[in-house]
Amino acid sequence: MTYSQKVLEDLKIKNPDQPEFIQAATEVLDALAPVVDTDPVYEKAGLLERLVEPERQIMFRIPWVDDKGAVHVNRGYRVQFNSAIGPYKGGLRLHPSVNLSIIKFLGFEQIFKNSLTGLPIGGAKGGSDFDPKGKSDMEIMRFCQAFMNELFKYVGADEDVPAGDIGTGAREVGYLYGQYKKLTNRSEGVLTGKGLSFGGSLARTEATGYGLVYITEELLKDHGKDMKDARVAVSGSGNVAIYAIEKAQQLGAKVISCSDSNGYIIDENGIDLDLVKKIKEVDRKRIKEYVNTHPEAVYSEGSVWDNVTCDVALPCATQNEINKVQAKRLVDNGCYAVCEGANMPTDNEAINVLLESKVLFIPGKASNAGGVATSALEMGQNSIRSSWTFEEVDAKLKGIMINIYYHMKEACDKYNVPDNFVVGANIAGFMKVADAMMAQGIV
Ligand code: NDP
Ligand code: 2IT
Repeated sequence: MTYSQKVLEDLKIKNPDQPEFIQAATEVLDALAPVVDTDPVYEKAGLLERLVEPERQIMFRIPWVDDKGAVHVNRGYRVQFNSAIGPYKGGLRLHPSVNLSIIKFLGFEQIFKNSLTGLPIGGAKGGSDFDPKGKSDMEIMRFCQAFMNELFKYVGADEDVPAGDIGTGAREVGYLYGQYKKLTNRSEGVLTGKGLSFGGSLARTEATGYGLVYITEELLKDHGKDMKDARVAVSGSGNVAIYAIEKAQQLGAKVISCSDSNGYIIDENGIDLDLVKKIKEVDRKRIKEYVNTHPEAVYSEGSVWDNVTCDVALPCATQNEINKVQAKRLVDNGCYAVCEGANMPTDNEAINVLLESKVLFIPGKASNAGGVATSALEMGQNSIRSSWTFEEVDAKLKGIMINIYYHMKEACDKYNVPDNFVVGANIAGFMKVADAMMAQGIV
């Protein structure tokens, strides 16, 4: 057995109840084989064994009171995975499905993603099994305050800087920030995705979606294709999906779908983004409302990937949205590029189908890195007590995404796997973290 296989087998034995984490680790360790199995220096330093074990994981009780006076208890998590290249950094997910396996998979992915941005940020993730759907504003506030009542002990501008993710947007970050300040008396960049009036960065809201489209545009350009006039399918209708649709439309693509966890819209006239923003960002309603205004569009229950036909697919909802049958469908219907806006939306079997069929595929740790990259730019602006214009931040974001593309491509060329960006992204992200861990000794 090779070194990477041995570490993976041990990991499966140690974490039998963590399928999402094992799935993410399998993708990474398989991709790193050409590096770690050919140079004994990594095994000698126990590098992979250290890499797959979080530096610290914190689990805690979050008691809060609803509007009727009833007491609820949720479980809170923060997994501080790796700080070799900088302070822990990664979002907080609020969704009833949250458990340790999901937070560990997200934190593990974040290590390589954050490294790929070229900025000095380590990997972490956190969240809670709290369900924000249907809660009043005051309930959301009390929950966020209760979450921070414990989390504040472990975070800080130079220690660990959380941000948004599923279920955590500007509103939640605001409440979390207010409570951190109350508890610590510190005005510091402890969270990113903050409101613009208290240290937030322009373009952070748009960053993940815009960044996804910038790297997709570069990928297509590099392969003799164009976003303009491409037929693009998007899943999700949250932060990432909305701004991916916006940028794709600005570049002249025709975006024909979006979705939520109940169902999906296909609009052959092109998605009406103002309407999606109103339904999801303002009214906080379900995406099926879309057809009330656009009766010519079609709403169906289930997964968009069972039905949509496109040139370019941008899955922007959640993990494991695309399985091998759905991947095969996309291939058979002429899809030539899949770039992940969500974290791990394509399962490992589906990725293999895409790669074998020569569909261009960029994994989320590269293609959705624009969000955390812009978070790191927010940290930089907070540190120098200044702020940059939208255009400045957007230009930096675009530069970072294009750099990530060529950095991955360089790794693909070096290891002789042209266009295998799974291998390219993982190796490119890994090298800097590995160098830092080697230089810092066995810690
Ligand atoms: P939001 O909460 O804003 O939106 C999530 C969207 O995905 C909603 O439309 C939601 O539908 C849908 N969704 C969530 N869970 C499921 C599910 N189990 N099945 C089907 N649909 C689901 O989150 P974001 O847009 O911020 O995040 C989307 C993805 O992008 C996640 O994988 C996240 O980790 C990733 N990501 C986010 C970044 C960011 O900056 N926000 C950065 C990088 C990656 P519904 O309303 O019905 O729940
Ligand atoms: O998955 C992710 O990269 C995020 N949710 C964003 C993390 C961040 O710190 O901005």
